[in-house]
Amino acid sequence: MRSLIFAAAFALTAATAHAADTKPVAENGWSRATAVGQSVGAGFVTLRNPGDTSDKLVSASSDAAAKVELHTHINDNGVMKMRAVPEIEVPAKGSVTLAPSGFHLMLMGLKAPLTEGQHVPVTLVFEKAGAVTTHLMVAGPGAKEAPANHAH
Ligand SMILES: [Cu+2]
Repeated sequence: MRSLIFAAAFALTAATAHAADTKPVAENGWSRATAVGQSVGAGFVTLRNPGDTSDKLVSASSDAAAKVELHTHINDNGVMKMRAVPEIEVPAKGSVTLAPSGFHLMLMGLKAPLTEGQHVPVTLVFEKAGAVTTHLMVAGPGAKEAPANHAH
């Protein structure tokens, strides 16, 4: 049933696809401090699409990492595993939250450890809207949610 709904939603998206006149917005980006020598970090952010057509996050990049992949978690017989995904859809007038245990940005090849309080610049590229820049506020190691606020 669920796959039917997704298929229907996808068909509708394809049929109505045209240039979005309002860009998706990235809000409350955050990450976690990493240990020295740790080469990867995770990024979380809420993507809100105020436009009338759905859009897709298709790639991301950051000066802090050699590359940024789009990942999700899947439950493989009780074991949570990460998988790269080609895109993350953001529905029209809707939002998607990248969060622990779900979709996330994977910062591969960190150039330096991420430190608590740091702002990590990230460029998100959407299929229709193009590049949207944002930043990830680095929380403590193992944090389960975004820092309470962007205290500077
Ligand atoms: Cu990952």
